[in-house]
Amino acid sequence: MAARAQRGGRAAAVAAALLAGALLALGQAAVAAAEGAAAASPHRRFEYKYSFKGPHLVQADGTVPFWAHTGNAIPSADQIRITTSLKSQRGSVWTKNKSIFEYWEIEVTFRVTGRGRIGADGLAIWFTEEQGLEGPVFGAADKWNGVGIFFDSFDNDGKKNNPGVIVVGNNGKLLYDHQNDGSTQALASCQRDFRNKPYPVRAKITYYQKTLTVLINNGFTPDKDDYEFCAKVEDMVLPSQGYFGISAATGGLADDHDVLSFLTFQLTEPGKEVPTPDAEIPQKDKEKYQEEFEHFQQELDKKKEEFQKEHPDVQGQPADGFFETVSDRELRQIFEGQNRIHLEIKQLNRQLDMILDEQRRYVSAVTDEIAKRGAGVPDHQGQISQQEIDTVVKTQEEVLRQVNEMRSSVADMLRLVSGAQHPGSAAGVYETTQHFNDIKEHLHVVKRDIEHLVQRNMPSNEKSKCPDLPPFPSCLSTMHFFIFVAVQTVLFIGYIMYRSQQEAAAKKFF
Ligand SMILES: [Ca+2]
Ligand SMILES: [Ca+2]
Repeated sequence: MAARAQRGGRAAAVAAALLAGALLALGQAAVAAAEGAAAASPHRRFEYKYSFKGPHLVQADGTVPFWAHTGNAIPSADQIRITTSLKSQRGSVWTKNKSIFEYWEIEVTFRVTGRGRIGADGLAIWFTEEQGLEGPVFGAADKWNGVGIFFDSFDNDGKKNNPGVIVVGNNGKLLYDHQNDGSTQALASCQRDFRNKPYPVRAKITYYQKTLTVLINNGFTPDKDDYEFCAKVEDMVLPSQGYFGISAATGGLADDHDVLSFLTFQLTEPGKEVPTPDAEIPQKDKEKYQEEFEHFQQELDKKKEEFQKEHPDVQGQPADGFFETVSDRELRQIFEGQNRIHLEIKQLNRQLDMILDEQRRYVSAVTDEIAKRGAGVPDHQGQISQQEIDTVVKTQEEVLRQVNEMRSSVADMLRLVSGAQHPGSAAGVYETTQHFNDIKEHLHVVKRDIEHLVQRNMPSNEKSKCPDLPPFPSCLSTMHFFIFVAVQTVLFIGYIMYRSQQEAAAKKFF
């Protein structure tokens, strides 16, 4: 029964937790909607020349369109492996062109995986004036001008704060303090374990109105928009033009550092005109880019056709999946939020059903037990009688004994109570009686002692009698004795009278 109650309690706790979860989901949906609304404020444009994403990431010649890769980086169809999990590897990928956006947002999806409990060294996302193609800072050049967001796996300074994320700004003169994990140079940081997660880790880095914000999805959910706040740097001045890049390095310990996508968006403040890139790019470059774009487009179309031939069942165009309008996104977020709420409520319902079921089972079990006991008496009378009667008799005896004890104690109580009520009379009588009894007893003792003495002295009879009077002298008879006494008395009285007369006569002279 206790176990049942405990289970019931646990179920109730689970239900409460689920309710809390549902409310949380509701809150998150609201927050997501609010974020969507906030993100709608600047104009946001996807910049394909500063982005990469599978599934047809690498071209036939092994390069990634619009991106340059260096070191140990290996591009493949669906990701770029910046370093493999081998010792002392360095690799990086950089945009081929300088961006000219005043403000921007990048969404990077990556995985850091390794068999060790600790990995190294980490991964860095860059926006710098020059490409840092080769160097010691997570596989990229030191003394950069711009900003680096470092996902530092290895705890060089032993402060137990890694894996962590730090934002380090540099004007092109600072040497990175690798031994202290850049702790003195960090503009902002947060502690996040981004290694070996079930889903790819997502980082959303926004530079808007001189504020750099880093949001992270820690790879626990596949939800693209489930970001947590990590770090914020205000009044940050970055070069007006720069390269986006991502780099990684391994040391004595090694992780695979894989980048699945790097999406760049240009942000324009509301009211400001969206700059037309065509006007700012030289004609020659423009033609080249156009050619590159067409080539890429053709490749893409070809791949799409191939894909559709290979998978005739699949409808639609998978490559268009990540283009969506703001309203579409909001609708989707609301829909997903509602879906989650629906799921949570369903789960709650299930839990409640379980609790009810358990209660019903419990009640029926109790009823059965009672019924069984009621019906059991006539069926097993012969078996039960002896045992039960014995038990009953014993119990009754026990009860009687208890009652007697109680009665005696009650009597004592009563006496005490009455004694307390009439302290003078009752106690006095009691004491007096006691006293008399004592006296009586003492008398008895005295009597016994006397008898004992008498019995002991029985043999010597003579001693107990008074001694014999000595024989009167023959010269004096009893008569003579009395006469003598009478004469003496008369004489004495005469003398007394004479003396009193003498004293009275003497008083007359004074
Ligand atoms: Ca480190
Ligand atoms: Ca550290």
